[in-house]
Amino acid sequence: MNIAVNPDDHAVHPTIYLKDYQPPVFGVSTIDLDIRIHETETLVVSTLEMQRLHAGELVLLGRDLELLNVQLNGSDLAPSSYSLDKETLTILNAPDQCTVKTEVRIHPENNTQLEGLYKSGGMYCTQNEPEGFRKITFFPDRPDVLAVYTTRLEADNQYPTLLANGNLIEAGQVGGDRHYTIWQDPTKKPSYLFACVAGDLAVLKDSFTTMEGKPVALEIYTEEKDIEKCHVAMQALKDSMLWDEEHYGRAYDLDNYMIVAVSQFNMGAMENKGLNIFNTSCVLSSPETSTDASNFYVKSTIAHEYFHNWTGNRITCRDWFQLCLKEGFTVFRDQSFSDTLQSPAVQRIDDVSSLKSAQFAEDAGPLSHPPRPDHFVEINNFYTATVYDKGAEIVRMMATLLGEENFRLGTDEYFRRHDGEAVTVEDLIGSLSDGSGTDLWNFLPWYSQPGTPVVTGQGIYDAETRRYTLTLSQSIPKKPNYPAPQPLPIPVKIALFNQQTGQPLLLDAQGETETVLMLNQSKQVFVFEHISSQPIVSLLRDFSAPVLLNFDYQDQELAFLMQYETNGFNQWQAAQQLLERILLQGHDASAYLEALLVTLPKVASVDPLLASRLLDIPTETFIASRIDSNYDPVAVRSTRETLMNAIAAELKDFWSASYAALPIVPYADTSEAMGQRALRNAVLAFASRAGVADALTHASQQYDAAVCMTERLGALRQLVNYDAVDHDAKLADFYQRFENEALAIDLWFGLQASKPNATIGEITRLSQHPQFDLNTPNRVRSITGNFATNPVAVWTTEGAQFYVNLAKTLDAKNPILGSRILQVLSRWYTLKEPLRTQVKAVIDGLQGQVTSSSVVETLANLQKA
Ligand code: 0A1
Ligand code: ZN
Repeated sequence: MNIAVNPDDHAVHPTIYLKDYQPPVFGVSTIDLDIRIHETETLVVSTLEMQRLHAGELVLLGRDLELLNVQLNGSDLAPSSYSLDKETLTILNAPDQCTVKTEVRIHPENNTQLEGLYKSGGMYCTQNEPEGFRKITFFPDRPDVLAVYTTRLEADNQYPTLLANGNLIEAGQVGGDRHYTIWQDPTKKPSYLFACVAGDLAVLKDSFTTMEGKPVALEIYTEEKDIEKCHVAMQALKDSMLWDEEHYGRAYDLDNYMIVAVSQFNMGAMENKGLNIFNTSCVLSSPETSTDASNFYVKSTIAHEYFHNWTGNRITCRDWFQLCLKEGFTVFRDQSFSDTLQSPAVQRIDDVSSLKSAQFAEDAGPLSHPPRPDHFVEINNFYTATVYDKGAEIVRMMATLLGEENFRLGTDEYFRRHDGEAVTVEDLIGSLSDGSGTDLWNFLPWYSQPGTPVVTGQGIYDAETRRYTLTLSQSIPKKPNYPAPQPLPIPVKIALFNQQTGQPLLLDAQGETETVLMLNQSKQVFVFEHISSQPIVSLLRDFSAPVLLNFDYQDQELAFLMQYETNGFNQWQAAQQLLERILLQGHDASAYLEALLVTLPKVASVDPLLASRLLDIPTETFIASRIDSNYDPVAVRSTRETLMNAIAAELKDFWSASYAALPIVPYADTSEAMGQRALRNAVLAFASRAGVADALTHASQQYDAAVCMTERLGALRQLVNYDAVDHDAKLADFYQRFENEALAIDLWFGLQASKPNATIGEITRLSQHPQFDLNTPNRVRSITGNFATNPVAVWTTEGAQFYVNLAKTLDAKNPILGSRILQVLSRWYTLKEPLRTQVKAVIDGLQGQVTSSSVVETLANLQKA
């Protein structure tokens, strides 16, 4: 067994391997939980009906539990009949069928790690994925043990809302001060999907009738003051329920669907069966307090958690190595749903932007791992962009290859075969293959190989034979400790364009202008006949595979695609390719600027949302993710600033005209209105940069006249970034307006933390503000996440020390958060000297100072880079 050792404090965390998977020794048919919450302790009695499945000991997992009593088949067990250590309770010589009852004491009131049962604000709630349930009671806490749960919850009357999974079957008083509810969940589920809540909450109610005619009560619970901010989420829930019926034939199974908003939560949301628990940031939305981006995120997160009911809950994972089975498929499903909320081209642009900036970067550094890892120390460290987003890309590639109808046959087969089971990635591929009649087994290596493949291409046109020959090859980076990579199936969607007319060419007799080439060998040649003149090829349309593309385009050809591509995504992609050449390879910007000058006004007049994305300039952190050595953050900033200034100057007239043409209008939650607001803010940013007369006055007016947060924040950002005379006054005004709106105050922190010229002194001052709170992950991330967009300040000894100090503080308080914060420093080794050595010394200073498996594993990975 490999061991991750922190030699200084002897914290030892074993490595767990996929190859060592063993099925459970005992199953649990039913579990009865009795949870009695008191201000200074909570008592949990659990009764498990257990059945032997294989030879071995009866081992229950538990962490930080005070064991008060243990019974086997109704009799107290003497200490000689069981053994107890830090993580396990072993019942010695257990019979094949038995009832195991335990009573434990826990302390949710002191639980700052936000795993298991904990107190958030004034309420109690749970987070059990992946391994939180063992912090509530002793249990075989692994996803392949599925049981039927009955939960009795008891608390003081000051917590009138007592919720658990399933149906409410009883409620009543216990004496004068306390009360209880009993919930029964008819479906078998793994322990990570158990949830309960105790609080004083308001509820928004609605209903949905499934395609099977079953009425479902929908309820969203939150603090009373936020209840009106739940309508967007409620509508999204109903839309998601309908969408899953229409697109996957999946209806909801229980009588009720509850969502509870909590303010202290490590992630976005959690799909507990019938009782989702959401970070407030992913459920509350109002035009005044939420940006369009967060409003959109609420809808897609609601959809994501709802879709988990089939892909995750009814069909769950056999073990945590299979996490991408539920997450990848569910992200693919929520992305497809989001296509209905905004133009599919922009949806794809946004998904690919985040894939490239987060997942490609992760895969290029020391935290690189396959979508299905084969080992881990701490599973909490594997809720990553690779598991989620690359996992989604793999499902997308298979869906692209199969086409809509056959993909549906494949997914129908998956649901038919595996409903009620805990399965593996192989089960998904097997079902999709058998259901569709297409063998997809060659996609399996996508799940087990790390690294981003590079597709290199070359096109040759022969005027005599009127033949266009496209040669594509693939190479996959070899990673330490992984076997030599083998070629992967890579669908490459393409179109060819006539250079003279700008029109797409017909590729077959049916009039198709697009085709999917399957690159599944190291190198392949594709020939197109009857091509009348040298075409321009547009590759990887819709980003048909998660690869880096290296085609020997002339800059002028990319500029052509910016103007003439009929696929909005590839129009954007051509611009990005050109920008990467300018920013990374020092190409001249003139081809890009000329193309932007003619393209932007045209696109702006028909699709402002797409136009706003055409103004995306790769961020400094993205550029850094493409530089593997000698990275100089100051030089990267200066190159990027030069380009931004050139764009600002070149389109100066457009900014003025366009800003004037985009007046503030009453708020609407439509793709078109979102596009206008996004474009207005982008234009305002460039106008401020270009020094357009009155740009900052317009910003100030926009701040005052704003009808929604997107407008107010967009204006405030320019006032702050350009140190406008009134920026302090406006910041103070913002604070005062939203003092009691935690999510808006997060924006206030975030805006200041992301200021390009923010100093570490300013960041430290922000983190000493009375409203900064280490117990609230949203607040911590508002600074750490936004400051991370400023590599010039992060990559200094003080900047790195800021992250290291926080990771050290959070190591005990909230290791999941601490580990994520440390990951900001993962590309230290790419820095130029002497920065590289200086930052490494800061990171090494953490050695021996941390003990949690999450932070220790991340630190070890960083150090071995
Ligand atoms: N399954 C959730 C993500 C999640 C994971 C871990 C958590 O706490 C440690 C919370 C949520 C999802 O994919 O939405
Ligand atoms: Zn998920």
